[in-house]
Amino acid sequence: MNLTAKIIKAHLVSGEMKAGEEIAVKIDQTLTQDSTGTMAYLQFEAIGTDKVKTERSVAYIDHNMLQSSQLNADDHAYIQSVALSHGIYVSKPGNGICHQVHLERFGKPGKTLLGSDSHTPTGGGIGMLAMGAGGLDVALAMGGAPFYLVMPKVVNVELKGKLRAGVTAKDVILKVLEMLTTAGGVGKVMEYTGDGVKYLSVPERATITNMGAELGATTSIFPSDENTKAFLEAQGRGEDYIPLCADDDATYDEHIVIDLAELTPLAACPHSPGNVKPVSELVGKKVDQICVGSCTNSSYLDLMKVAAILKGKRIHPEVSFTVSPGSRQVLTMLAENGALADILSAGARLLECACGPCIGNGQSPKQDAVSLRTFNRNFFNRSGTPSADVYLVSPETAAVSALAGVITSPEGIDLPDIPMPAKFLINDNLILRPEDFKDVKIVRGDNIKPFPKGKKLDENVKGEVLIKLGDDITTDHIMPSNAALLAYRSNVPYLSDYCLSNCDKEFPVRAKAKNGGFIVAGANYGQGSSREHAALVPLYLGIKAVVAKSFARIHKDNLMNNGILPLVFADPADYDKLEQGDELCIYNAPDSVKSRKFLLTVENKDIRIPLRLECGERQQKMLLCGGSLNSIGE
Ligand code: MIC
Ligand code: SF4
Repeated sequence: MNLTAKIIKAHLVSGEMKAGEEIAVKIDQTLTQDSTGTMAYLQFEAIGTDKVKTERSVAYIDHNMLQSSQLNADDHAYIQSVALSHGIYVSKPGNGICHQVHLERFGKPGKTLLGSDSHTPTGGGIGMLAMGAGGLDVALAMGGAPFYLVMPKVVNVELKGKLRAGVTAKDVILKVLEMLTTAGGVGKVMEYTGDGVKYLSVPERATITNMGAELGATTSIFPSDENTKAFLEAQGRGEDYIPLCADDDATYDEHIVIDLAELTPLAACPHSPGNVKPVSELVGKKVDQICVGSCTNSSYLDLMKVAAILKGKRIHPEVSFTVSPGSRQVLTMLAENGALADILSAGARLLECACGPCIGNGQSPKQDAVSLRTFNRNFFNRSGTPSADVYLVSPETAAVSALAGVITSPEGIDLPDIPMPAKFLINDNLILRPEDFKDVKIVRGDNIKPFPKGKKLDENVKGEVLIKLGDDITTDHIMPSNAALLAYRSNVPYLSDYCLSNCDKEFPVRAKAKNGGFIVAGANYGQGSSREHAALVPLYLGIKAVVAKSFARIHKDNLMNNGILPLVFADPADYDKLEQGDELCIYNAPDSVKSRKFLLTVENKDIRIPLRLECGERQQKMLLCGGSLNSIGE
């Protein structure tokens, strides 16, 4: 058996472990973060569970940190109080980015983790089966329900040899993205094996599993070995270690081999993490901004390398250079060993231990800027500056480029040996344990608005094509997130005025005027973030179905959980037959849901287009009654 199958088998609640079949797995741990968390906890309250049923659930506050009015603070107070009163740990603002902190303080090899954030697979770096999901699925898991997913195919990514100087874990995952593209992982788990694995530390492995999200993969996982043991012991959690790996004769659905020694520094060019080019082809391009941080590359080792490159030097005067450490643990250790002084003396701007610029929460670059970021997503306008070109690179590439002011390759760089610390600095002062709090009153500020609920599926589903979109539409297109909008993550009516505004500013007005309708899209619709708002807001606008060539996993689940039909063209060429303004009708929609076969009538053209619904029985029931919450107890 491969490692993925072993963990699934140990957690299997129902279904057959055959790729493509729906299975349900028991969830041991959950995490939420604040930008998806407010909704998740409102949904959790609606389910009506007293105390979480998981082994460990943690509510992180790391995304919406700019408190420029009471709004974010209202959300923080709600999350803290609702979590503590339901037996959930809280990681307070300033403690760090959920994925980094979870790896440091809570993650355990062999356990399942479900998080309301698409980068939850970071936990795969420590041998967890860690998956991202919409808030509602995480709320259900906190209530003790299993998580339903399609049994993935398992891809063996065999790593051979050792990385050369200046080539990093980031370049490994960029290589995988170059090979497979941003939809190449849909329905798959990427399982890393091979003799190259032993040269990668847990934080390096976590960089790779983190950005596996950009492949659309269900998750990514590394074995739990001596490096995992050393990491856990250094975190004072040696007792959480168990060794785990695939059997020697394990089988896989697919197999790819990467020779680490052959890799060179890579960059993902605008505007997709899949648009990968060698750094050598970009060398000399003038850079305006460089940001080091995010859950992909903000570990102690990452920042120590940056510090070593910057030590005693000056950041190019025309570059704005920011650093956001992944956690308070990382920041405190850098402060204590002097590396922080090296970074600051070189001219860096120090930001909070939080997502910050990665989610467009500050540091939007100037008009037409070139911005180099160690992050994982460079979708159009995610930085908050539509004309900016964002490149995703390793911390080493970022640091050498910061000194030169132009894109520079770190290949062959001579860095001092930076070992993993034998002991990390452990201080959990910003983690609140529910057992220490009694009779917590849930605080609901004015910004906390109820969330929309789907309704029973109509006999005939009618409406116009409100918009026709191309391939690879991200949830950042569907529900943009930036400093101005993040504060409204618990206010769906407010957000609805910005739905799909990155594609067509008139869309929300049109959707409201027409009382909802249909969205038509190309392939890989809904890639990227797990934000359920990309389903809740369309639901609020009356969207009844999305007709696309294909869907990304988490978004498709979010649509179904909220009673919106995700329909795929039986023949993708039929996409060309639909236009904005076409009048559509699905007659006898409940029967179509039951048979999973649809005939879409285009009334104004008098044509019929066959569509398919690709889902399991449980989701059929859910769609009939208008979503997951309505189907509880059915
Ligand atoms: C992201 O990286 O896009 C986010 C912000 O972390 C999202 C969650 C969100 O939209 O709030 C994610 O990855 O799921
Ligand atoms: Fe935060 Fe960026 Fe990571 Fe999302 S990808 S969790 S916004 S740091």
